[in-house]
Amino acid sequence: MAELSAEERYNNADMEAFNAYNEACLQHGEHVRQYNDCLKEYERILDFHIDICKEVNEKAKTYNKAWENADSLSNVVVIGIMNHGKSTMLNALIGDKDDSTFKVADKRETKEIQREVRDGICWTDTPGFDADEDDDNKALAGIKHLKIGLFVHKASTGELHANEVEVLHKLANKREEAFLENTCIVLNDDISDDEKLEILLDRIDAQLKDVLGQKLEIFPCNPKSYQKGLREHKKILEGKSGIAELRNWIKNQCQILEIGKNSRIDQTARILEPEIRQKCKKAIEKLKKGIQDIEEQIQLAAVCSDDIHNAIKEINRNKDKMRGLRKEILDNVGILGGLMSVFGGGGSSDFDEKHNSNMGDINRYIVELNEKKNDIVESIRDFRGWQDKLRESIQNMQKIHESWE
Ligand SMILES: Nc1nc2c(ncn2[C@@H]2O[C@H](COP(=O)(O)OP(=O)(O)OP(=O)(O)O)[C@@H](O)[C@H]2O)c(=O)[nH]1
Ligand SMILES: [Mg+2]
Repeated sequence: MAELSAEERYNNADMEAFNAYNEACLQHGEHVRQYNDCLKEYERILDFHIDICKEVNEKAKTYNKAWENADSLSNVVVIGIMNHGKSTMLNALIGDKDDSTFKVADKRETKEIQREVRDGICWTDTPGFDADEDDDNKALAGIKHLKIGLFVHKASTGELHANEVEVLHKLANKREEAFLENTCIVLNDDISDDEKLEILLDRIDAQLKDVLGQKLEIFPCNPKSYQKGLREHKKILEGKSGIAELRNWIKNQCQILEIGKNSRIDQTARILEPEIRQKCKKAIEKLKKGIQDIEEQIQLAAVCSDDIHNAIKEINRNKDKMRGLRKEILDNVGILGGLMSVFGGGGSSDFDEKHNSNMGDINRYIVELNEKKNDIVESIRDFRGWQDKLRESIQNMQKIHESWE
Protein backbone atom coordinates (compact mmCIF):
# COMPACT_ATOMS: atom_id res chain seq x y z
CA MET A 1 0.00 0.00 0.00
CA ALA A 2 1.35 3.39 -0.95
CA GLU A 3 2.46 5.53 1.96
CA LEU A 4 0.05 8.35 2.80
CA SER A 5 1.18 11.87 2.11
CA ALA A 6 1.56 14.37 4.91
CA GLU A 7 -1.60 16.14 3.74
CA GLU A 8 -3.58 12.91 3.79
CA ARG A 9 -2.29 12.08 7.26
CA TYR A 10 -3.11 15.60 8.38
CA ASN A 11 -6.66 15.29 7.04
CA ASN A 12 -7.07 11.85 8.65
CA ALA A 13 -5.95 13.20 12.04
CA ASP A 14 -8.43 16.05 11.69
CA MET A 15 -11.16 13.57 10.80
CA GLU A 16 -10.25 11.34 13.76
CA ALA A 17 -10.39 14.28 16.15
CA PHE A 18 -13.78 15.17 14.78
CA ASN A 19 -15.01 11.57 15.03
CA ALA A 20 -13.84 11.29 18.65
CA TYR A 21 -15.66 14.53 19.41
CA ASN A 22 -18.78 13.39 17.60
CA GLU A 23 -18.83 10.01 19.34
CA ALA A 24 -18.39 11.65 22.78
CA CYS A 25 -21.25 14.05 21.98
CA LEU A 26 -23.51 11.14 21.05
CA GLN A 27 -22.65 9.36 24.28
CA HIS A 28 -23.29 12.48 26.26
CA GLY A 29 -26.65 12.87 24.50
CA GLU A 30 -27.50 9.32 25.54
CA HIS A 31 -26.47 10.10 29.10
CA VAL A 32 -28.73 13.17 29.14
CA ARG A 33 -31.62 11.11 27.80
CA GLN A 34 -31.11 8.46 30.51
CA TYR A 35 -30.73 11.14 33.14
CA ASN A 36 -34.07 12.66 32.13
CA ASP A 37 -35.78 9.26 32.07
CA CYS A 38 -34.35 8.55 35.48
CA LEU A 39 -35.56 11.91 36.75
CA LYS A 40 -39.08 11.04 35.61
CA GLU A 41 -38.89 7.59 37.21
CA TYR A 42 -37.52 9.06 40.44
CA GLU A 43 -40.38 11.57 40.55
CA ARG A 44 -42.84 8.76 39.97
CA ILE A 45 -41.34 6.73 42.83
CA LEU A 46 -41.44 9.69 45.20
CA ASP A 47 -45.03 10.47 44.18
CA PHE A 48 -45.90 6.86 44.89
CA HIS A 49 -44.29 7.16 48.30
CA ILE A 50 -46.15 10.41 49.03
CA ASP A 51 -49.45 8.85 47.94
CA ILE A 52 -48.87 5.88 50.21
CA CYS A 53 -48.01 8.19 53.11
CA LYS A 54 -51.23 10.12 52.53
CA GLU A 55 -53.22 6.94 52.36
CA VAL A 56 -51.60 5.56 55.49
CA ASN A 57 -52.32 8.82 57.30
CA GLU A 58 -55.95 8.65 56.26
CA LYS A 59 -56.17 5.12 57.50
CA ALA A 60 -54.42 6.06 60.72
CA LYS A 61 -57.13 8.68 61.25
CA THR A 62 -59.83 6.04 60.82
CA TYR A 63 -57.95 3.81 63.19
CA ASN A 64 -57.54 6.58 65.76
CA LYS A 65 -61.21 7.42 65.49
CA ALA A 66 -62.01 3.87 66.30
CA TRP A 67 -59.72 4.21 69.31
CA GLU A 68 -61.48 7.37 70.41
CA ASN A 69 -64.64 5.34 70.43
CA ALA A 70 -62.92 2.62 72.36
CA ASP A 71 -64.23 4.05 75.61
CA SER A 72 -67.70 3.11 74.58
CA LEU A 73 -66.57 -0.36 73.60
CA SER A 74 -66.43 -3.49 75.63
CA ASN A 75 -64.19 -2.84 78.57
CA VAL A 76 -63.00 -5.43 80.98
CA VAL A 77 -61.41 -3.26 83.62
CA VAL A 78 -59.20 -4.24 86.50
CA ILE A 79 -59.65 -2.27 89.71
CA GLY A 80 -57.75 -2.48 92.93
CA ILE A 81 -55.10 -1.31 95.32
CA MET A 82 -51.66 -0.72 93.84
CA ASN A 83 -49.33 -3.68 93.60
CA HIS A 84 -52.11 -6.22 94.12
CA GLY A 85 -51.44 -7.88 90.74
CA LYS A 86 -53.93 -6.19 88.40
CA SER A 87 -51.60 -5.97 85.40
CA THR A 88 -50.35 -9.53 85.92
CA MET A 89 -53.97 -10.70 85.98
CA LEU A 90 -54.76 -9.03 82.66
CA ASN A 91 -51.64 -10.51 81.08
CA ALA A 92 -52.67 -13.98 82.18
CA LEU A 93 -56.21 -13.45 80.91
CA ILE A 94 -55.04 -12.48 77.43
CA GLY A 95 -52.53 -15.36 77.40
CA ASP A 96 -49.39 -13.26 77.70
CA LYS A 97 -46.98 -15.61 79.43
CA ASP A 98 -44.19 -13.15 80.10
CA ASP A 99 -45.91 -9.89 81.02
CA SER A 100 -44.97 -8.15 77.80
CA THR A 101 -48.36 -6.45 77.28
CA PHE A 102 -49.24 -4.81 80.59
CA LYS A 103 -46.22 -3.67 82.56
CA VAL A 104 -45.62 -5.46 85.83
CA ALA A 105 -43.23 -4.59 88.66
CA ASP A 106 -42.74 -5.08 92.35
CA LYS A 107 -43.58 -1.44 93.00
CA ARG A 108 -46.17 1.08 91.88
CA GLU A 109 -46.04 0.56 88.13
CA THR A 110 -49.20 1.37 86.16
CA LYS A 111 -49.60 5.11 86.15
CA GLU A 112 -51.80 5.54 83.08
CA ILE A 113 -54.82 3.74 81.75
CA GLN A 114 -53.80 1.20 79.14
CA ARG A 115 -56.13 -0.55 76.75
CA GLU A 116 -55.43 -3.61 74.64
CA VAL A 117 -57.94 -5.11 72.29
CA ARG A 118 -57.93 -8.89 72.06
CA ASP A 119 -60.69 -11.11 70.71
CA GLY A 120 -63.11 -8.20 70.45
CA ILE A 121 -62.64 -7.28 74.09
CA CYS A 122 -61.00 -4.07 75.19
CA TRP A 123 -58.94 -5.05 78.26
CA THR A 124 -58.23 -2.04 80.42
CA ASP A 125 -55.52 -1.65 83.03
CA THR A 126 -55.81 1.14 85.58
CA PRO A 127 -53.43 2.69 88.11
CA GLY A 128 -53.83 1.17 91.55
CA PHE A 129 -55.85 2.97 94.17
CA ASP A 130 -54.18 4.47 97.13
CA ALA A 131 -50.95 5.62 95.54
CA ASP A 132 -51.84 9.29 95.17
CA GLU A 133 -54.83 11.40 94.32
CA ASP A 134 -53.88 11.79 90.69
CA ASP A 135 -53.69 8.02 90.23
CA ASP A 136 -57.00 7.56 92.03
CA ASN A 137 -58.60 10.01 89.60
CA LYS A 138 -57.11 8.23 86.62
CA ALA A 139 -58.33 4.90 87.94
CA LEU A 140 -61.80 6.39 88.30
CA ALA A 141 -61.64 7.68 84.71
CA GLY A 142 -60.83 4.16 83.52
CA ILE A 143 -63.69 2.73 85.51
CA LYS A 144 -66.14 5.25 84.08
CA HIS A 145 -66.66 3.13 80.98
CA LEU A 146 -66.44 -0.13 82.79
CA LYS A 147 -68.70 -2.84 81.51
CA ILE A 148 -67.13 -5.73 83.34
CA GLY A 149 -65.10 -5.09 86.48
CA LEU A 150 -62.45 -7.31 88.01
CA PHE A 151 -61.73 -6.14 91.53
CA VAL A 152 -58.28 -7.58 92.21
CA HIS A 153 -57.35 -8.29 95.81
CA LYS A 154 -54.10 -9.84 96.98
CA ALA A 155 -55.26 -12.80 99.04
CA SER A 156 -52.08 -13.14 101.07
CA THR A 157 -52.88 -9.79 102.74
CA GLY A 158 -56.02 -11.29 104.30
CA GLU A 159 -59.56 -9.96 104.01
CA LEU A 160 -60.48 -6.77 102.15
CA HIS A 161 -58.72 -3.73 103.54
CA ALA A 162 -60.68 -0.77 104.82
CA ASN A 163 -59.71 1.34 101.79
CA GLU A 164 -60.79 -1.44 99.41
CA VAL A 165 -64.15 -1.64 101.11
CA GLU A 166 -64.42 2.12 100.80
CA VAL A 167 -63.67 2.04 97.06
CA LEU A 168 -66.20 -0.74 96.50
CA HIS A 169 -68.77 1.21 98.43
CA LYS A 170 -68.14 4.37 96.37
CA LEU A 171 -68.28 2.53 93.05
CA ALA A 172 -71.44 0.68 93.96
CA ASN A 173 -73.11 3.94 94.93
CA LYS A 174 -72.00 5.66 91.79
CA ARG A 175 -72.86 2.97 89.31
CA GLU A 176 -75.55 1.11 91.18
CA GLU A 177 -76.70 -2.26 89.85
CA ALA A 178 -74.67 -2.12 86.63
CA PHE A 179 -71.50 -2.23 88.69
CA LEU A 180 -72.65 -4.90 91.08
CA GLU A 181 -74.03 -7.12 88.33
CA ASN A 182 -70.90 -7.02 86.25
CA THR A 183 -68.10 -6.99 88.77
CA CYS A 184 -66.41 -9.86 90.47
CA ILE A 185 -63.70 -10.14 93.10
CA VAL A 186 -60.50 -11.78 91.98
CA LEU A 187 -58.37 -13.18 94.77
CA ASN A 188 -54.90 -13.03 93.45
CA ASP A 189 -52.01 -15.04 94.86
CA ASP A 190 -50.69 -18.48 95.71
CA ILE A 191 -53.46 -19.80 97.95
CA SER A 192 -52.63 -23.45 98.38
CA ASP A 193 -54.20 -24.00 101.79
CA ASP A 194 -57.85 -24.92 101.09
CA GLU A 195 -58.95 -24.44 104.67
CA LYS A 196 -57.46 -20.97 104.87
CA LEU A 197 -59.03 -20.13 101.52
CA GLU A 198 -62.49 -21.20 102.73
CA ILE A 199 -62.16 -18.98 105.78
CA LEU A 200 -61.02 -16.05 103.63
CA LEU A 201 -63.89 -16.54 101.16
CA ASP A 202 -66.39 -16.53 104.02
CA ARG A 203 -64.85 -13.40 105.48
CA ILE A 204 -64.94 -11.53 102.19
CA ASP A 205 -68.52 -12.70 101.54
CA ALA A 206 -69.49 -11.21 104.85
CA GLN A 207 -67.65 -7.97 104.12
CA LEU A 208 -69.37 -7.60 100.75
CA LYS A 209 -72.76 -8.27 102.23
CA ASP A 210 -72.05 -5.69 104.82
CA VAL A 211 -70.87 -2.96 102.50
CA LEU A 212 -72.86 -3.70 99.34
CA GLY A 213 -75.80 -5.55 100.78
CA GLN A 214 -75.15 -8.46 98.42
CA LYS A 215 -72.62 -11.07 97.42
CA LEU A 216 -70.31 -10.86 94.43
CA GLU A 217 -68.69 -13.75 92.60
CA ILE A 218 -65.22 -14.44 93.96
CA PHE A 219 -62.53 -16.12 91.87
CA PRO A 220 -59.35 -17.34 93.53
CA CYS A 221 -56.71 -17.14 90.78
CA ASN A 222 -53.02 -17.60 90.47
CA PRO A 223 -51.94 -15.77 87.30
CA LYS A 224 -48.26 -16.43 87.96
CA SER A 225 -48.62 -20.19 87.97
CA TYR A 226 -50.91 -19.95 84.93
CA GLN A 227 -48.18 -18.07 83.05
CA LYS A 228 -45.56 -20.58 84.24
CA GLY A 229 -47.81 -23.38 82.95
CA LEU A 230 -47.96 -21.62 79.56
CA ARG A 231 -44.20 -21.13 79.45
CA GLU A 232 -43.35 -24.67 80.46
CA HIS A 233 -46.28 -26.38 78.76
CA LYS A 234 -47.59 -27.68 82.07
CA LYS A 235 -51.32 -28.14 81.65
CA ILE A 236 -51.75 -29.02 85.36
CA LEU A 237 -50.41 -25.63 86.47
CA GLU A 238 -52.66 -23.88 83.95
CA GLY A 239 -55.66 -25.93 85.08
CA LYS A 240 -55.15 -25.29 88.77
CA SER A 241 -54.63 -21.55 88.37
CA GLY A 242 -58.32 -20.64 88.28
CA ILE A 243 -57.78 -18.47 85.18
CA ALA A 244 -60.04 -20.66 83.01
CA GLU A 245 -62.93 -20.26 85.50
CA LEU A 246 -62.48 -16.47 85.53
CA ARG A 247 -62.35 -16.43 81.74
CA ASN A 248 -65.59 -18.37 81.56
CA TRP A 249 -67.27 -15.89 83.84
CA ILE A 250 -65.98 -13.00 81.68
CA LYS A 251 -67.17 -14.80 78.54
CA ASN A 252 -70.63 -15.24 80.00
CA GLN A 253 -70.83 -11.61 81.02
CA CYS A 254 -69.68 -10.62 77.53
CA GLN A 255 -72.46 -12.70 76.02
CA ILE A 256 -75.04 -11.16 78.31
CA LEU A 257 -73.80 -7.65 77.48
CA GLU A 258 -73.26 -8.55 73.82
CA ILE A 259 -69.67 -7.43 74.10
CA GLY A 260 -67.20 -8.18 71.38
CA LYS A 261 -69.85 -8.87 68.79
CA ASN A 262 -69.08 -5.92 66.62
CA SER A 263 -66.10 -4.46 68.28
CA ARG A 264 -65.28 -1.68 65.86
CA ILE A 265 -61.74 -1.13 67.04
CA ASP A 266 -60.92 -4.79 66.65
CA GLN A 267 -62.47 -4.95 63.21
CA THR A 268 -60.71 -1.81 62.08
CA ALA A 269 -57.39 -3.06 63.39
CA ARG A 270 -57.87 -6.42 61.75
CA ILE A 271 -58.62 -4.90 58.36
CA LEU A 272 -56.19 -2.03 58.40
CA GLU A 273 -53.08 -3.52 59.89
CA PRO A 274 -52.31 -6.09 57.19
CA GLU A 275 -53.36 -3.65 54.48
CA ILE A 276 -51.10 -0.89 55.72
CA ARG A 277 -48.21 -3.20 56.30
CA GLN A 278 -48.59 -4.60 52.81
CA LYS A 279 -48.65 -1.08 51.34
CA CYS A 280 -45.57 -0.01 53.29
CA LYS A 281 -43.77 -3.16 52.23
CA LYS A 282 -44.55 -2.48 48.60
CA ALA A 283 -43.41 1.12 48.90
CA ILE A 284 -40.16 0.06 50.59
CA GLU A 285 -39.49 -2.46 47.81
CA LYS A 286 -40.10 0.20 45.18
CA LEU A 287 -37.87 2.69 46.92
CA LYS A 288 -35.10 0.10 47.27
CA LYS A 289 -35.37 -0.78 43.60
CA GLY A 290 -35.16 2.95 42.85
CA ILE A 291 -31.88 3.19 44.77
CA GLN A 292 -30.51 0.23 42.82
CA ASP A 293 -31.58 1.66 39.48
CA ILE A 294 -29.95 4.97 40.29
CA GLU A 295 -26.76 3.11 41.25
CA GLU A 296 -26.75 1.59 37.77
CA GLN A 297 -27.21 5.03 36.26
CA ILE A 298 -24.27 6.29 38.31
CA GLN A 299 -22.07 3.50 36.92
CA LEU A 300 -23.19 4.31 33.39
CA ALA A 301 -22.59 8.01 33.93
CA ALA A 302 -19.08 7.23 35.22
CA VAL A 303 -18.36 5.16 32.10
CA CYS A 304 -19.66 7.99 29.93
CA SER A 305 -17.44 10.45 31.77
CA ASP A 306 -14.39 8.17 31.24
CA ASP A 307 -15.24 7.85 27.56
CA ILE A 308 -15.41 11.63 27.18
CA HIS A 309 -12.11 11.90 28.99
CA ASN A 310 -10.56 9.40 26.55
CA ALA A 311 -12.10 11.25 23.62
CA ILE A 312 -10.43 14.47 24.81
CA LYS A 313 -7.13 12.62 25.03
CA GLU A 314 -7.63 11.24 21.55
CA ILE A 315 -8.47 14.71 20.22
CA ASN A 316 -5.35 16.12 21.88
CA ARG A 317 -3.25 13.37 20.37
CA ASN A 318 -4.59 14.22 16.91
CA LYS A 319 -4.09 17.89 17.61
CA ASP A 320 -0.40 17.25 18.32
CA LYS A 321 -0.18 15.06 15.25
CA MET A 322 -1.68 17.81 13.10
CA ARG A 323 0.72 20.35 14.52
CA GLY A 324 3.65 18.06 13.65
CA LEU A 325 2.30 17.43 10.19
CA ARG A 326 1.78 21.14 9.65
CA LYS A 327 5.53 21.59 9.81
CA GLU A 328 6.10 18.78 7.36
CA ILE A 329 3.49 20.17 4.99
CA LEU A 330 4.89 23.68 5.14
CA ASP A 331 8.38 22.30 4.54
CA ASN A 332 7.03 20.55 1.44
CA VAL A 333 5.42 23.74 0.35
CA GLY A 334 8.77 25.39 0.86
CA ILE A 335 10.52 22.74 -1.22
CA LEU A 336 8.17 23.38 -4.07
CA GLY A 337 9.05 27.01 -3.76
CA GLY A 338 5.61 28.02 -2.71
CA LEU A 339 4.35 27.46 -6.22
CA MET A 340 1.91 24.75 -5.41
CA SER A 341 -1.05 25.14 -3.28
CA VAL A 342 -1.72 22.55 -0.71
CA PHE A 343 -5.33 23.21 -0.02
CA GLY A 344 -6.99 24.68 -3.06
CA GLY A 345 -4.20 26.67 -4.65
CA GLY A 346 -3.53 29.41 -2.11
CA GLY A 347 -0.07 28.33 -0.96
CA SER A 348 1.19 28.28 2.62
CA SER A 349 -0.88 31.19 3.88
CA ASP A 350 -4.06 29.39 2.84
CA PHE A 351 -2.92 26.26 4.61
CA ASP A 352 -2.15 28.21 7.75
CA GLU A 353 -5.58 29.73 7.64
CA LYS A 354 -7.11 26.26 7.29
CA HIS A 355 -4.87 24.92 10.03
CA ASN A 356 -5.82 27.74 12.38
CA SER A 357 -9.47 27.14 11.69
CA ASN A 358 -8.96 23.40 12.40
CA MET A 359 -7.15 24.15 15.64
CA GLY A 360 -9.95 26.56 16.59
CA ASP A 361 -12.51 23.81 16.03
CA ILE A 362 -10.47 21.31 17.98
CA ASN A 363 -10.01 23.66 20.90
CA ARG A 364 -13.75 24.27 20.90
CA TYR A 365 -14.35 20.47 20.94
CA ILE A 366 -12.12 20.15 23.97
CA VAL A 367 -13.79 23.00 25.85
CA GLU A 368 -17.22 21.62 25.02
CA LEU A 369 -16.33 18.09 26.06
CA ASN A 370 -14.84 19.32 29.32
CA GLU A 371 -18.15 21.06 30.02
CA LYS A 372 -20.00 17.85 29.27
CA LYS A 373 -17.71 16.01 31.68
CA ASN A 374 -18.53 18.52 34.41
CA ASP A 375 -22.15 18.12 33.52
CA ILE A 376 -21.87 14.38 34.19
CA VAL A 377 -20.12 14.98 37.52
CA GLU A 378 -23.06 17.13 38.45
CA SER A 379 -25.64 14.60 37.37
CA ILE A 380 -23.85 11.95 39.46
CA ARG A 381 -24.11 14.33 42.42
CA ASP A 382 -27.84 14.68 41.68
CA PHE A 383 -28.20 10.90 41.48
CA ARG A 384 -26.56 10.57 44.90
CA GLY A 385 -28.93 13.22 46.27
CA TRP A 386 -31.92 11.26 45.00
CA GLN A 387 -30.58 8.10 46.54
CA ASP A 388 -30.40 9.91 49.89
CA LYS A 389 -33.98 11.08 49.49
CA LEU A 390 -35.14 7.58 48.64
CA ARG A 391 -33.27 6.25 51.67
CA GLU A 392 -35.02 8.82 53.83
CA SER A 393 -38.35 7.74 52.38
CA ILE A 394 -37.51 4.12 53.18
CA GLN A 395 -36.84 5.09 56.78
CA ASN A 396 -40.19 6.88 56.93
CA MET A 397 -41.99 3.90 55.51
CA GLN A 398 -40.19 1.56 57.88
CA LYS A 399 -41.24 3.70 60.83
CA ILE A 400 -44.84 3.58 59.68
CA HIS A 401 -44.54 -0.14 59.06
CA GLU A 402 -43.17 -0.72 62.57
CA SER A 403 -45.79 1.48 64.19
CA TRP A 404 -48.46 -0.83 62.79
CA GLU A 405 -46.91 -3.99 64.12
N1 LIG B 1 -46.54 -14.57 94.08
C1 LIG B 1 -47.35 -13.86 93.31
N2 LIG B 1 -46.94 -12.66 92.88
C2 LIG B 1 -47.78 -11.95 92.09
C3 LIG B 1 -49.02 -12.44 91.67
N3 LIG B 1 -49.60 -11.52 90.87
C4 LIG B 1 -48.73 -10.49 90.79
N4 LIG B 1 -47.63 -10.76 91.50
C5 LIG B 1 -46.47 -9.88 91.66
O1 LIG B 1 -46.85 -8.72 92.34
C6 LIG B 1 -46.15 -7.57 91.87
C7 LIG B 1 -47.12 -6.52 91.41
O2 LIG B 1 -47.84 -6.99 90.31
P1 LIG B 1 -48.53 -5.99 89.27
O3 LIG B 1 -49.31 -6.87 88.33
O4 LIG B 1 -47.57 -5.06 88.69
O5 LIG B 1 -49.50 -5.23 90.24
P2 LIG B 1 -50.45 -3.99 89.92
O6 LIG B 1 -51.65 -4.12 90.76
O7 LIG B 1 -50.68 -3.90 88.46
O8 LIG B 1 -49.57 -2.79 90.43
P3 LIG B 1 -49.74 -1.22 90.07
O9 LIG B 1 -49.76 -1.14 88.59
O10 LIG B 1 -48.55 -0.59 90.64
O11 LIG B 1 -50.99 -0.79 90.67
C8 LIG B 1 -45.28 -8.06 90.75
O12 LIG B 1 -43.99 -8.33 91.24
C9 LIG B 1 -45.94 -9.38 90.33
O13 LIG B 1 -45.00 -10.29 89.76
C10 LIG B 1 -49.41 -13.76 92.14
O14 LIG B 1 -50.48 -14.28 91.83
N5 LIG B 1 -48.53 -14.41 92.94
MG1 LIG C 1 -50.26 -2.43 87.16
